[in-house]
Amino acid sequence: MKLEQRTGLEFRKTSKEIIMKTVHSVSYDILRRHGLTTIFGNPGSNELPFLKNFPLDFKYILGLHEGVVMGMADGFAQATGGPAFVNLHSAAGTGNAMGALANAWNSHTPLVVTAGQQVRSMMGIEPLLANVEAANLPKPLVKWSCEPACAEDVPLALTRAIHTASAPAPGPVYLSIPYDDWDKPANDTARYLAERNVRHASLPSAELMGALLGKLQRARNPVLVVGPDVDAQSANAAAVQLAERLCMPVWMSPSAPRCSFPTTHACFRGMLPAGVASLSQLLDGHDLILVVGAPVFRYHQFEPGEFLPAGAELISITCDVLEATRAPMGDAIVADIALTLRTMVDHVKPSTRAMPTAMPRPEPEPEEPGRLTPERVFDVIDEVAPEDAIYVNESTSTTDILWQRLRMTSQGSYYFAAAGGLGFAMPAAVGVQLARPDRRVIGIIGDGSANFGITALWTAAQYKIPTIFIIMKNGTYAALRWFAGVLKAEDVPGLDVPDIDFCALARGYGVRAHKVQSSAALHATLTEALNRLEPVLIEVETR
Ligand code: TZD
Ligand code: CA
Repeated sequence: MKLEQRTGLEFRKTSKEIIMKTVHSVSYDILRRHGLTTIFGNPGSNELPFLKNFPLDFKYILGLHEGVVMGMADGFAQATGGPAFVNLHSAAGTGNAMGALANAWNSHTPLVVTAGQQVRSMMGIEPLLANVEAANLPKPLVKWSCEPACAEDVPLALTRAIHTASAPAPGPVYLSIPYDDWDKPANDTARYLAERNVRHASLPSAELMGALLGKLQRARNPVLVVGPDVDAQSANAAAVQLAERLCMPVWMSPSAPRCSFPTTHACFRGMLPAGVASLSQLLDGHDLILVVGAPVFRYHQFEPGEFLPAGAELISITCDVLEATRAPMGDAIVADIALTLRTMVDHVKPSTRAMPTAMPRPEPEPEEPGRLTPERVFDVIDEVAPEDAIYVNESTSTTDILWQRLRMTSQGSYYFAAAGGLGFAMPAAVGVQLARPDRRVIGIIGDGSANFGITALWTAAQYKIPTIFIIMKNGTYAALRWFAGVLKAEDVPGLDVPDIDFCALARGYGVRAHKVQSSAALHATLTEALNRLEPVLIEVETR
């Protein structure tokens, strides 16, 4: 029994020593083969048979609410660049995770989400914990969802789920698995599954590439807009080289959930606004807009206007056919982002245009009596944090200030809720830190948002994941106050969140906590937190 546990194999031996594998052992082999040895979950009775004989080379990360489970897995998968595995409890657990699933869907996060189902012979009478129409429940926020027709199909469905989640454009998938399937014998043919690879290599044809490069070279004043899907190791470096060869200014796509260009680079201009009119106004004067790895565009506030500045042509390169087809303007090329960017760099002729000059850094915000301004908080964070710090942002009214004041130079330095669903940053900051023990993760989270994922503190404490949580405490939903102004609806109820003691909450979950009221105190406390290898929460009173 011990040995079986250690190797992760369970087999029954007959007198002839024929090894019969179960659905359980074959499935764990498949997960192991794909590196999916970290399981994010919150278990119930339907899931216990899957977790039985849990192999010692696997790690189970318990989240205390399914929104947190999914948020941790989302951060983990985005930071590793590969799929992550989630195990939820039937319909109720899935329902609790749906908000986080919306974020994962929008950020192209490859997640293999599984949920336990009642035993097959009882499903028809809908007992407690039956997941009725399970495969429909997570739609339309999954690329594929399935409840295998029989136990023998579970390993096949699992490999299909992993390959589908990872295929461009990546995204979440969902599997509902009746709990009496795990002990059933696996088909002998399941032995092929763990060895399968599904590879992707889609590059524009030579003609298409030639036409695109020709346009870029002939353009009088081209501009590059990079989106979250450029944030893969090699794509990031290639985007920098392309901008340099063509002397193009570079903007981040609006509402971008990841940072895919060094914000200190001379070509970098900032993040585009999320309104139709103001976005095209900012790009006015450019005759060619090249968008890479982003939807065209992820607008937010309703701001009628022209989609494009006068005389401009737009071409986007995306890995997502849905992004390509729903864009309201411009042409799109569906291709592998990194491969395409690298090929462009290899073939583009350096431009004779003048290099853009670096944007001036904003003046340091002076210290004033009273509560700290967000500008001051970001100045201190930027001063104290290591150059390769990773920021997970859910301070909704200060995102523009963050982009102006935090220098982000390494790939994978920034994460944000891709569908705007709050409850992302607390757990994602834990998941990202788990994936990247070599870098420090700093969550910058509003006093409203923090409550949606507050139990992530417990997981950070229990698993000794040294995330630093900075809570921006202004006592209100400031972003909604701003929006209420835009919509002329200032008199609405429900916009303030006074009297929350985040230090007490953190200590209750086992996390060290400090309250700071001056930039000197923030400087000292953050410096000390960075010197510790444990999670720390810092509550900052802000305006
Ligand atoms: N619920 C969920 C799940 N997602 C949301 N985005 C909202 C509600 C609505 N919402 C926003 O879009 S921003 C915001 C809310 C409630 C305020 C967040 O407040 P905060 O940050 O304290 O975290 P600021 O800086 O004070 O806005
Ligand atoms: Ca707030």
